[in-house]
Amino acid sequence: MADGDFKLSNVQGDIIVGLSKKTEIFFFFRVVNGTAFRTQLKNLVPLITTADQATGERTAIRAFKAARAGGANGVDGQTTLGEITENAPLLSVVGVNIAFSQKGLIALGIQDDLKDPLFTAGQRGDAFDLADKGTGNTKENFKPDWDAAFLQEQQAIHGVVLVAGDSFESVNGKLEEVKAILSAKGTSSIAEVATLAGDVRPGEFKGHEHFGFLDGISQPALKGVDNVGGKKPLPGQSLVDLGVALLGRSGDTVKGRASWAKDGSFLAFRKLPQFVPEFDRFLEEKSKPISDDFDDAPTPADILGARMMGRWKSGAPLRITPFVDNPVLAADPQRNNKFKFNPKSQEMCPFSAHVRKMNPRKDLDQFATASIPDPVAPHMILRRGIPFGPEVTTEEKLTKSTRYERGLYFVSYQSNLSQGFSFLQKRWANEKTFPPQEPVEPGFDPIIGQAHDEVRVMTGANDDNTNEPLRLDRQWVQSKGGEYFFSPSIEALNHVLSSVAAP
Ligand code: N7H
Repeated sequence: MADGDFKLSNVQGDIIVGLSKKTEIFFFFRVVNGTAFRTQLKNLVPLITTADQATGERTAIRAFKAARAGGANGVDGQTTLGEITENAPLLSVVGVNIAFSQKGLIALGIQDDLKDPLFTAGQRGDAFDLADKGTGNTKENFKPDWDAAFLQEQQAIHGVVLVAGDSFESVNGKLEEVKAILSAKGTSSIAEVATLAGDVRPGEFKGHEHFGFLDGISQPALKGVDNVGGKKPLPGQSLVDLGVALLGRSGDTVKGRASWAKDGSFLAFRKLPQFVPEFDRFLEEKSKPISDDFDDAPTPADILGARMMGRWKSGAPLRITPFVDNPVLAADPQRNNKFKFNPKSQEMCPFSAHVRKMNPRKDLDQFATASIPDPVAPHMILRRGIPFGPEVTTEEKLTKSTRYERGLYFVSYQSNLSQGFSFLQKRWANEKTFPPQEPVEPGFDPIIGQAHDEVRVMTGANDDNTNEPLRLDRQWVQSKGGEYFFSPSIEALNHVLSSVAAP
């Protein structure tokens, strides 16, 4: 499949580049008047931020900061999460994207099968297999313990508008503009189902998620995007086919999709609350005391946390620096992702550590074939999440229990949900024998592995005895719902979704 006709201007910006975000609002809606919606969508499309524009905005932010720093070579203060740092608070940047659930496409009169059974069924239909917490022990009678917004059968979510930018004011202002377009001429074509808002964490924690770890370090690079025009992937960054992210492009192995689906991507949204005081308490209680007491030595809790994650809180990978943190290395994009695991050993990094489960670099080389030389590549996802909720309060620290909900609004893009998000969760994070054929059973991904809230165990946590199992008292990340969406190309928005015949 040739990708010569590919244009960044035809792809929504959150997919390939990532919208710049310090604040992001997810506006979940249902379509109440399909005919009016299609007309109004036509007027909304000019507001949709393309990947081309998102690239331009990042360049502008860099230039702005460089100018403020008084030189042309200012440091790019953005993490790959796309957050705008406090060094550049004055450049207002707001981006808008839109995506639709299967029920939403049907509400617009689109009958085409996008050939992704998980998208067709919706995330509610996948909750049992994802091993979310809930009641009922068969797929048929399972009711996940989700927030009401994601459970409503009669008031199902049809779509989501993502608005991201530099401040609440600018993002909320843009959302009001979107709503005004979708209720033009006195006809509101949509009804709100839920509005969620996330924020990058403040001050020194920016770019770190609520457990304290730096996020957004490792993302795949895309062929034809990140290796052209003088660009090349960072050391350690996987270069994958464009079709891993976009439908209808090289590497998208699903045949027979509607032609208008080309250059779109499936968006997996998950609301993932994190139990931070409880996580910290576990690390304190279960970490083994260390005899060396140097000033710069990590605490026992830091060591256990790093072994569960596979990186220190700074982002430095255990595979490179297993015994001490190295914040300088962590901050260097030329070095912080440049590593491969030693397939039969978990001395330096546990097999079950979150980053190893999610990207088992070299662990699967034995399964390489001529057609799939890198068995991890088809399962790569573009992660675009943002934290939500307040900082842990003093009271929560004291009582070591969560009072205010906080966590991650997880967003990933992929061309195939059963190869991307859903596969990673079910087949790798939740699968205690993955990576396979190791000398000792790896156990669950301690950060995101799920078992319907049943007991989970990992090995490798104790670096003195990596075969020793560690019982994970509870899940510290627990899904409260989500949905699978399709984020169409600009052409599809313009010429298919906004101009189909009335249902
Ligand atoms: Fe994970 N965390 O902040 O603790 N994740 N993640 N994730 N995650 C990663 O490499 C986290 C979740 C992946 O290429 C880092 O950017 C949290 C789900 C993948 O080496 C950190 C939650 C899924 C990678 C976290 C969460 C994934 C990755 C290291 C939930 C998919 C890249 C920083 C609340 C099913 C691995 C980095 C690579 C990395 C955290 C969820 C996938 C710190 C808190 C649900 C593919």
